[in-house]
Amino acid sequence: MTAVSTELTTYQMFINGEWVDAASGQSFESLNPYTGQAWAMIPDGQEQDVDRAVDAARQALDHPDWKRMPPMQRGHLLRRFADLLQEHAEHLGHVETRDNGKLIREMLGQARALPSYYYYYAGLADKILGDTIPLENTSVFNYTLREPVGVVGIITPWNSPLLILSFSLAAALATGNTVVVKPSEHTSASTLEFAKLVQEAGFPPGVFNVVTGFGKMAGGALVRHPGVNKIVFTGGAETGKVIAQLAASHITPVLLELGGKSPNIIFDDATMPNAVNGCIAGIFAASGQTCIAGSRLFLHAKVHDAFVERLVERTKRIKLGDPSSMASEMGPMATTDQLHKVQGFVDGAINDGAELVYGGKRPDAPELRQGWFFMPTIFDGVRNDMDLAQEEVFGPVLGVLKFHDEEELIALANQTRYGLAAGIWTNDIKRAHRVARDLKAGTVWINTYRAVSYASPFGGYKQSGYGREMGLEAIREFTQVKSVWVDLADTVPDPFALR
Ligand code: TXE
Repeated sequence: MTAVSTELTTYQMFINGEWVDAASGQSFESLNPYTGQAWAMIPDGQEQDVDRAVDAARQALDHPDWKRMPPMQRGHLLRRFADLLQEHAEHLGHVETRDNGKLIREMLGQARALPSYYYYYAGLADKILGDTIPLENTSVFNYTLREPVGVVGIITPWNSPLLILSFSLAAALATGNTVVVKPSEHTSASTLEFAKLVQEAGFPPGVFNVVTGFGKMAGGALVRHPGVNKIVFTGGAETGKVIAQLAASHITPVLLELGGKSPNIIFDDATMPNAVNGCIAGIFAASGQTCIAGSRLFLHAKVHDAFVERLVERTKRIKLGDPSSMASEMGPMATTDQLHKVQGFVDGAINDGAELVYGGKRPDAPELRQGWFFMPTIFDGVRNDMDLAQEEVFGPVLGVLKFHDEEELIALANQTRYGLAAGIWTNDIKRAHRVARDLKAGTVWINTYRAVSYASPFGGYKQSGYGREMGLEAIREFTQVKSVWVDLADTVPDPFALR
């Protein structure tokens, strides 16, 4: 543990409406990926802190201030919060860039998009409806109630901390749950800045809590806690498996949003400049550190050579640099672990016989040496059985595969344990919908890539996870259904009398 330095920004956790240190008094450093230097101190929350936060969330759940708050009032609160997010978007974007090294253009864009998530669910807060159900026995009136699931634990990753948090938080609050968030140990600061706005908006204490700390300690304690009624986890597939197992000990339901190995598919009739842009955005935006990265590029044999040439030409011009500069087009990796992981996959692909056509190493430029940069990298001649085509790299590494017809393409594209997203580039409308139907993925983009919205459900097929965030689907995720039976008859018959 490092002693708290006065030069660093020192944060506290947010529990039960109060700012507190970790019970242990310990804290850890948050590093800036561009400088490699510490810039903030974060409380090292552990089991005791998680207990406090979950207790606070449970009490808030049953407190009339939240439990009996009219749904329209919940909507007003969410709207007030969204207004504050709008006001502070710039600040939140800068904090995220400092912590995860992603471009300020992207983090500002994300921060400015956050309010929409809360406005959208604010409007839904008083439209969470049950059903009336006609039964065979007409003297019975049967209806359903949609009630909050309870205390929701949300564990977020470092790549887009506040956006990914908002994918589930807005719906969880609109439906009347209370929440404990455990942000990634690499990027906790923005969630704590965000909590200041939750407080300012006037949510009752305990409705929203943040416990910072490491995955196994703070995260594990949250998942194992018997007072938590649902876990939402976004992160790596291997951690997701551990979380599902831990949660099973209390039959706690889990929503898992895990990794991907998404195919980006270019047919020979695609509009090439658009497809090149979609391919670049799909893999090199965020330095490839997105779950929806289009990391497997499937090129129709007829356009393969020309496409690779255009792709390499544009990739060479990608401007690596300080992520807080609007001129930079690609920033560093968010963590040194990530940097080593990327290098490991590149070395493995070369050993497996893939053809390195661009990048493959850290950049030589002296001004980039301090940061955790890796060059945008393209491999051609990739086979689907190589690690590069099967494992999530989570970095700026693209594998190119060739196909000859639709049937072969579908088989190859689906030959992965993941199923988060896919892109299709073609001008043939029938083919576009045919392929979209046959791909095993939770999101399919046609002639676009990397688009998400609060209004559209998002989640994975296969080992990319289960459950859906956003859109109306999320209302189902964060409510449980109660079926209420009312016998309207004046008399209850003798159970032993023959009828
Ligand atoms: O993720 P982890 P890491 C993938 C990507 C990346 C790999 C590892 O391939 O290279 O995961 O990244 C918390 N109990 N993605 O190690 O471990 C942890 O503290 C409870 C895909 O950063 O999944 C953090 O808050 N919680 C991805 C969160 O889980 C635990 C985004 C994510 O950490 C825990 C990020 C435990 N036992 C990485 N162990 C995506 N889908 O977008 C860790 N955590």
